[in-house]
Amino acid sequence: MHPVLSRFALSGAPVSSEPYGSGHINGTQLVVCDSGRRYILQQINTNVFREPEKLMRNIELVTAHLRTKVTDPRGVLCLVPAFDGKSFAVENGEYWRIYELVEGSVCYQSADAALFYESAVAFGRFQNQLSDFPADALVETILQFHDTPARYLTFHRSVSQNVAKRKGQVSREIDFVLERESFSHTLMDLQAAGELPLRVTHNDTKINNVLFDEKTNKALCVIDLDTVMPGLSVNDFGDAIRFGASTATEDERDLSNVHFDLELYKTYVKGYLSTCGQSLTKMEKAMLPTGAKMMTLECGMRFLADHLAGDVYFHVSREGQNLDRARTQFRLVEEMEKSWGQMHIVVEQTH
Ligand code: ADP
Ligand code: GN1
Ligand code: MG
Repeated sequence: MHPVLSRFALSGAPVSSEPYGSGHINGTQLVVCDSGRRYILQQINTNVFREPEKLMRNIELVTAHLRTKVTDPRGVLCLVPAFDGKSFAVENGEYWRIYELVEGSVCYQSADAALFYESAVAFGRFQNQLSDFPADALVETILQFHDTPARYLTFHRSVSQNVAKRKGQVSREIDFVLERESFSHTLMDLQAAGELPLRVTHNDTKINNVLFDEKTNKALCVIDLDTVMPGLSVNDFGDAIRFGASTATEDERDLSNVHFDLELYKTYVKGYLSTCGQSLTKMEKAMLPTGAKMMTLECGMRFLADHLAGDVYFHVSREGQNLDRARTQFRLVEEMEKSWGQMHIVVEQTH
């Protein structure tokens, strides 16, 4: 049993602690106590999150706010305090926290249309419940995370530095990114002009960051709050579409399998607007398709930049995986561009 467990106010004595779930960022353990109570112990990845104390402050503020809004207590993560009153404990320089396990819940790695709809309901509800929270009270846990023009600057650097000497093989992909540079300013410009509001955003709106009721498959709770920070609602929407409205996995090699699925997009729009439609502004709704294309382009560009840099950020399990990932994203962007009119009509016709 990890010694850090003795620092937290658990109900009962821990009897087991085992690796749990399949998250890629934090080390997660399931802890069982002799009282029968179960907990989630997590070591915060301080390579990714440089200021864990500020990150935990964000989570404390956001979960406290959500708790005032939920009817089912399983609808919000619950931090277990350490004996010193803090929401985390430091042991040998490592940062740890504990959540109560959400009982009767299940987490999925992939989704059919019904689960995808439910995840949209959950992320929409999350946005709605935090719409009256002052987003600027939160810190940016990763700086300029979705500042797409700033991502372009990094991209230009990766191309000119050409560290992994791969530039010659990817000139078509580089051109694809460069042709869309003026588009990359759209959302940041609207935000700067005060036309898009700063919101509390989740920044990792994938299906495996929602817990579902194991009996009804209804969405219960949004988890993985490390990247909760100020941002644009349309980017949270967009990241969910990028990942969930594709017919293939992110690193599919055969591009003929990769399509932007307009029906899945429609499903997500319906679920999302059913819970946050009334708190989004007209401009935010109008910019949902732009959020989808922006997040897909940005992610593709990040994968390509990492391929050029020698795979230093995104883990790879085979040569060329980041290039394959970039190509799937660019295929999705192309198909979104072809469906651009329909993507807007779907939003306009969803109430
Ligand atoms: P990562 O950042 O590594 O993805 P997560 O916070 O998403 O970490 O947690 C990893 C996994 O642990 C989740 O996918 C989920 O299966 C499980 N999990 C996390 N928190 C809870 C909780 N409070 N109750 C039940 N399961 C949880
Ligand atoms: C990273 O760790 P994971 O897979 O949840 C990345 C996201 C990307 C995603 C692409 C902190 O998320 O921004 O969209 O990979 N997270 C961070 O697979 O950079
Ligand atoms: Mg996760």
